[in-house]
Amino acid sequence: MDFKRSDFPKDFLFGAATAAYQIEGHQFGGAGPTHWDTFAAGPGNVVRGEDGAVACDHYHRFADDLDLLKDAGMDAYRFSTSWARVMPDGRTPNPEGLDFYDRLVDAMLERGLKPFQTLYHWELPAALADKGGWMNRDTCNYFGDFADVITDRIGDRVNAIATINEPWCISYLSHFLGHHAPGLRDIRATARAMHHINLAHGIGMSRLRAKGMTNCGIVINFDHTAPKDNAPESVAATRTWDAIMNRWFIEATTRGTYPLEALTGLDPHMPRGWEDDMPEISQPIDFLGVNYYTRHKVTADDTSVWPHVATEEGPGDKTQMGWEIYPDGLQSFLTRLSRDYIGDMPIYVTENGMAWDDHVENDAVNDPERTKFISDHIIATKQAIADGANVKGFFYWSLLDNYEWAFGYEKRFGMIHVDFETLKRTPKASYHALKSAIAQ
Ligand code: IFM
Repeated sequence: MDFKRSDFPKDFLFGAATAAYQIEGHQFGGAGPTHWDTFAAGPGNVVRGEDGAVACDHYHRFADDLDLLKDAGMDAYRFSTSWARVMPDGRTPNPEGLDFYDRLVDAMLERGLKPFQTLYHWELPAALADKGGWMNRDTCNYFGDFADVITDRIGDRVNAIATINEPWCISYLSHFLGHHAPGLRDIRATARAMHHINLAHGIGMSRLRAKGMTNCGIVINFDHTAPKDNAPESVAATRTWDAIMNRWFIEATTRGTYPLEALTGLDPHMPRGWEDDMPEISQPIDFLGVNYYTRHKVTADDTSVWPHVATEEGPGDKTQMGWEIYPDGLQSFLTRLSRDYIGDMPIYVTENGMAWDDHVENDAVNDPERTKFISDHIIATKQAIADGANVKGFFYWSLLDNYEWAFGYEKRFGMIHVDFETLKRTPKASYHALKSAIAQ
């Protein structure tokens, strides 16, 4: 890697991230069915119909996984607490589930790893999906109850809590583009989900504050957008896409407003009285989590429905996902977010990583592409700090190869290879490279 720990401020944290449904194994420990189980069981939604029933079996193997994090010299671990494990029907606490997170957090602390918790990383209990999921305003209050229950159990030992992971994916990608559970293509559902997920964040923040919690925030994903050409239509389409992808959630949470370019299409479908929720949604947060992966080029698409936008990958090298590798986009977002929205508030790069078609040979995985990817994005982060962004940490996505949602187990993002037949873990060359960079 072309950086070392000493290039960063002393309190800068290096870590890796995961999410409950993607690694734990949801058939264990009394977890309830989630809308991802239902979605995966539908035809054509997920590659080979795979689900998170076993995943990496982290539920039983978390001690070994945390040893690997510690051995890499990491400072922190970003994990999520599954709502469906803690409350299998979305409403009733499951003692086994609470015990699991209790053990998990203690195991992090025993290894000197700072626990960075995310409350909701997409495993909506199926019982709540039955009631309309994120289209139903009640889900926001139920989420608040979940925040109460899990915080009562582990809140005394976590370093940071994010309410929601990637609200754009939970709402637009899942209710308008239909790629994720619940797989809808419905603008009314989308508008409601795009507002209710923000409201859930606001209610979650209120509940956390009522319990005296500090270091609370939200994790938002950002996608670098640029017009494909100089046509005024492409420039206008880029503004619309930027508003939907990049501005809707950060403006709601930091300013209490929605960008007009997105609201124009969504307003007729929004829940009435949404304006009254904006003060709760925009209450102060302590940090912003930034997930960044790629860039898209944008043109106008007059043949389609609103938002009349067509996106395509940029011209650079691609990952196994087909996503363009574009580290400058990370630097650009970190500085843009500081300049336009959050000033000096701490930012964490809560996710950044790449999938590659990795193979184990002689008990090793040679992944120079990933080593370069990580190095380039950490250097982009360093440049953003030099530009004045208050970036406090970088979490690689992901610690382990895992369940990549609609792509099943095919796409490998991990620093650690997982054989999904035997569940054997093999640290990849990028793991060793990151380990030696942060040891310096
Ligand atoms: O695997 C996902 C994660 O759950 C959320 N952020 C993007 C990752 C890669 O697609």
